[in-house]
Amino acid sequence: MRVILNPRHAAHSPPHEVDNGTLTPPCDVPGRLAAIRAALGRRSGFTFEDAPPIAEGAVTALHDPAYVAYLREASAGLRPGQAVYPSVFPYGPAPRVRGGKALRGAYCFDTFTPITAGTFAAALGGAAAAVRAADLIAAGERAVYVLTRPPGHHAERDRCGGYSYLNNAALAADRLSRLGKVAVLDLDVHHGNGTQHLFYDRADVLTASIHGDPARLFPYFSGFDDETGTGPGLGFNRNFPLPPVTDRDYDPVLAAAVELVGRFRPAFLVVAFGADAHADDPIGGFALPTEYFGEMGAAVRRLGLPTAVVQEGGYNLDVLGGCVAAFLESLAADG
Ligand code: Q9C
Ligand code: ZN
Repeated sequence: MRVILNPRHAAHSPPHEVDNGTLTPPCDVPGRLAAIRAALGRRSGFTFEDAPPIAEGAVTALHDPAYVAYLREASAGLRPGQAVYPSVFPYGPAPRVRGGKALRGAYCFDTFTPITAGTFAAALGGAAAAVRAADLIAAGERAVYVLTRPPGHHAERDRCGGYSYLNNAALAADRLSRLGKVAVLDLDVHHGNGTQHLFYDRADVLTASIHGDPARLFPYFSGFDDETGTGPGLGFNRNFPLPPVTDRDYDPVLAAAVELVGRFRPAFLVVAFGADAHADDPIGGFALPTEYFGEMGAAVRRLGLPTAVVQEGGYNLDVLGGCVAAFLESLAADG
């Protein structure tokens, strides 16, 4: 399987996150990518290539150009080691955005997702990897893996959050949607709010996400099962919120989500893949064993669809690579 790397990922290495008023160590660290790269390198069947660069115009079809410009300019204004966080978020009946502090809150929905000097370069490199994967799938590859960070599935049209700045999986899906219907299956333990948001009114892209119940897990405000789309997109978004479960209770839900994808009859599939539903993940709370990620890969393989897999979360460096390898090896298996 071809693995498309984000060559700029390490430019984004936030010094910390802010949680409940406290500086905490960052979860999305460069070592995540290195751990996955090493695990795949120990196995046969994976080839690695850097994504060729893309122009900013490749992401402004989906993301708000003013938001993308904000990310670029905010990054450009920082020295190494600096990070900017929002302190005030939009409020009132007609919030207006005039100055820097308003921009920070208008374009970001949490305090976990700082902008640093290298953030824009890293995010654009991830988008480039997703675009490259989509083009390879469109050209006839059966399965391609996008190995990138920062993640993307929480990024909405004009807002970063949840460690995500540009929505890599959505960019791949949107690109493929020019050629046929696309399904996005989100297996990260957190709801893919950004992807849902970007396609909420579209019938040509089905979005399905299995995740921790937002009543108790990030991103808290979305991912409930009554969010099903709007306008022409009504019925083309499906959420499967779960309490913290083991593989036994996850499995029937995975089967239901996969069946939903199959019934949609897409030409292409994009998997937003996270390993943070693993039992040992520090923030997910779920209880899946490493081997079960192989079952997930097998379930996706049985759909028989050309598939781009895009890396999202997964924060235990000791198990992350094994989960990714198990998923991809099953996805690529014969038969
Ligand atoms: N300090 C993804 O998995 N919660 N994003 C942080 C711990 C934010 C997860 C709380 C979780 C964001 C792509
Ligand atoms: Zn996650």
